[in-house]
Amino acid sequence: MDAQPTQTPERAAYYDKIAPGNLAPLWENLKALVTPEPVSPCQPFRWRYAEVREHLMEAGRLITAKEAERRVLMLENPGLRGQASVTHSLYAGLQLILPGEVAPAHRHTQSALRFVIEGDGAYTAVDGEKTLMREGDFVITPNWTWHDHGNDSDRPMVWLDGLDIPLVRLLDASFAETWPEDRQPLSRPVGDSPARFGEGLLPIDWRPDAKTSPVFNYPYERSRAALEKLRETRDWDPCHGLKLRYINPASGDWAMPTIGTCLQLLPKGFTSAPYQSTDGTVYTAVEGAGRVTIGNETFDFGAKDVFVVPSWHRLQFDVDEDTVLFSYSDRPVQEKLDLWRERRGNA
Ligand code: GTQ
Repeated sequence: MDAQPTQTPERAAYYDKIAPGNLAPLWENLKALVTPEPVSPCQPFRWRYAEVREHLMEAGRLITAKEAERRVLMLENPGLRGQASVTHSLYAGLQLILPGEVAPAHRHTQSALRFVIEGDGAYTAVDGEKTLMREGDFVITPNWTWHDHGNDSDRPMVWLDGLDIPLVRLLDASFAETWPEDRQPLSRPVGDSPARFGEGLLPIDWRPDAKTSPVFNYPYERSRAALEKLRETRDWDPCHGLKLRYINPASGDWAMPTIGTCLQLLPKGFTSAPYQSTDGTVYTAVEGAGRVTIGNETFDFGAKDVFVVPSWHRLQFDVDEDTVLFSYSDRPVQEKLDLWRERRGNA
C-alpha cells in the first residue's frame, strides 16, 4: 500500500493533457502530502552570537536604524533560505539599536516578541507607553499596536525578534502602516502597564479587547527568581528540567495568540531525556553552556547563542553549568487546531 502508482506512457500523456487546465493527479502526490510523521524542510542550526554580533555591528556602520526602519539581521533556516523563516511558521532576527537611535513607529498585523540579548536601558514604546529593557526581558508587541524603539542609554542594545511573519504570509493577512513621525506620542508613564496588569491584579472594569497579554514586559529578574525558588522543592522534569510558560494573566492562555514562549532552567550536569514535539522551536541561552542534540546533529552552545529545533526532531540537552533557556514556537496555534503532539523519551 506504500507503493507509488506505476508510471506508464498513457498516464504521463494524460498528466500532460490535463496540466494546462490547472489539474493534477492526487495519486501521484498523496504519499508526499499526507506523511506518517512530520517532514519538515527546516534544518537544525545554531548561530553563535559572537559571530552574528560582529556582522550586526558592521551593519551599524552601514545603515542607521532610521533608514533601515528596523536594522535586523534575519536568522534564516538553512532549509528555508530566502523566506525570512527560522521555522516554517516563524521568523527570527537580531535587531541592533545604537545609542541615540530611533527605529520609527509603525504597526502591522504580525505579532512580535523581543528577547533582550545585550544592553540595558533602551526602550520600546507600544500604544503610547514605554518600557525600558534589560538583558533577559521578554517584551511583547501585540499585533496592530503602534511601536517604535529607541536607545537613550550609552550602549548598543541587541534583542532577538520573534515574529509570526511566515504564518501571517501563509494566511495572506498582512496589513501595515507607518506613523507620520518617528516617535508616537506617549499617553501613559513608564510603569503604567506593570501596575495595572503585572501584579496579579486587574483594573476592576477592564475587559480585554485583544488576545495578547496586556503585560508587555516580563522582566528577567522576576522570571529567573521564580525558577530559582522552584529548584528548592520541585523535581526536575526529565525532558525539560524546570520549565515555565509566559501567560496572559487575563485568560491563563499563552502570552501571545500565535507564539508560545517559555523560560527553563537546566541544572549543572543535567542530561535531558529525548523529547520531540510538533512545534518547531527557537531557543536562546540566557546563562550557561552545554550541548544540544537535534536530530542527528550536536551543537555546543553558550550564553546568547540561538538555535532552532525543527518539528518532530529529537531534542536532547547536556549542560555543563546551570543553564537558562528562553524559547518560542507556534504551539498556541497548533493546540487550538488540535494538531500539537509531543513524544517524551524513546516511547
Ligand atoms: O521591530 O517592528 O525583526 O516590524 C521584523 C519586522 C522587527 C519591528 C523585525 C518588524 C520588526
